[in-house]
Amino acid sequence: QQSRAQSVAVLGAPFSRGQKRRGLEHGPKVIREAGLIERLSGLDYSVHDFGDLNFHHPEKDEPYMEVNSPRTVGAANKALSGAVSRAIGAGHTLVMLGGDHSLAIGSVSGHAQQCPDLCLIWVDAHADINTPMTSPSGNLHGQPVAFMLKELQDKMPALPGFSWLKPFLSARDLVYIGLRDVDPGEYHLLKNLGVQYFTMRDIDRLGIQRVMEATFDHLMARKQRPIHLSFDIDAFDPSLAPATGTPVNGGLTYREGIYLTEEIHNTGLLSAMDLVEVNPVLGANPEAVDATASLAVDVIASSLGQTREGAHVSIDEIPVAK
Ligand code: B3U
Ligand code: MN
Ligand code: MN
Repeated sequence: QQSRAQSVAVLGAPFSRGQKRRGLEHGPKVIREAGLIERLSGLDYSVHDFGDLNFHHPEKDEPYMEVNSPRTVGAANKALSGAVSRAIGAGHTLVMLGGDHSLAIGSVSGHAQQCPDLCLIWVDAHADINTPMTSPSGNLHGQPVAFMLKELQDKMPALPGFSWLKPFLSARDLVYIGLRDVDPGEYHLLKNLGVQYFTMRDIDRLGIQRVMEATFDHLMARKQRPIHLSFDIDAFDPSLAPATGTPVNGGLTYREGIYLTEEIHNTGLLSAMDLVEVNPVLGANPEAVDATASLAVDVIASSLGQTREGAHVSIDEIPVAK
């Protein structure tokens, strides 16, 4: 029997300024409305819903070089980092609901404050490792990993809003799964830093089972350590997760995504996770939004121990015939 965390903290981060489209700030609301808290309570956790963070946006926030809203994104992530650190310090397994993926800066850094030896599994169509100099869009949701990596310290300009942050992660402590839309600058960085990554092509070749084995072999080679799972809903195929800002064809199937999260749960090492980039404004119709939000709930529940074989609820005995 897998050892099971006692309590889960759910923290909403209604924030969208890491990119240009509106709507991601409603992500936490639609994921909750799809039944998240009830599903987690059904897994025998004590669930602590910490509600949504209240972000204060600075009034003036001129782009810095090509980067949009640096002070707003920096301040939001500073607040998120503190909240995540406190929740994990209090003994909870943390679930952060986005919002856009720039929020991983705060989420992973807050987690690392409590667990300096954590490793990071980044499930995404995109690598999100652009630096402000390589970014084609100026959007900070395409750059969060660059802020984390120690190896990129001298490639990062001093962005206003980010003076609180020191890089805290080594490239060898990171694995990507699901990539299929990587910018030229990002490809160069991945190769240069020797980051372990599995593209959709790798999943085609190896199958998701061997990809997960290789992921854990890589991250846990020397010792077991806490896992941070940063899950971008656009890792899934757009037919399953249509309500997101940058869908890319050829993504994870439902079964690949659920197998991936089941395997993460089975390590017993998941300490925090992000579920980001659910944008209800971008769904073509209410059904598209519901499908995306309910997929997000499935991913979170599966990461936290919901199983397809039914082992997540224990009953004492078979009811006797009457
Ligand atoms: N790599 C591109 C596009 C992108 C990154 N993340 C998302 N889209 N969701 C960029 O803007 O950096
Ligand atoms: Mn992302
Ligand atoms: Mn993405």
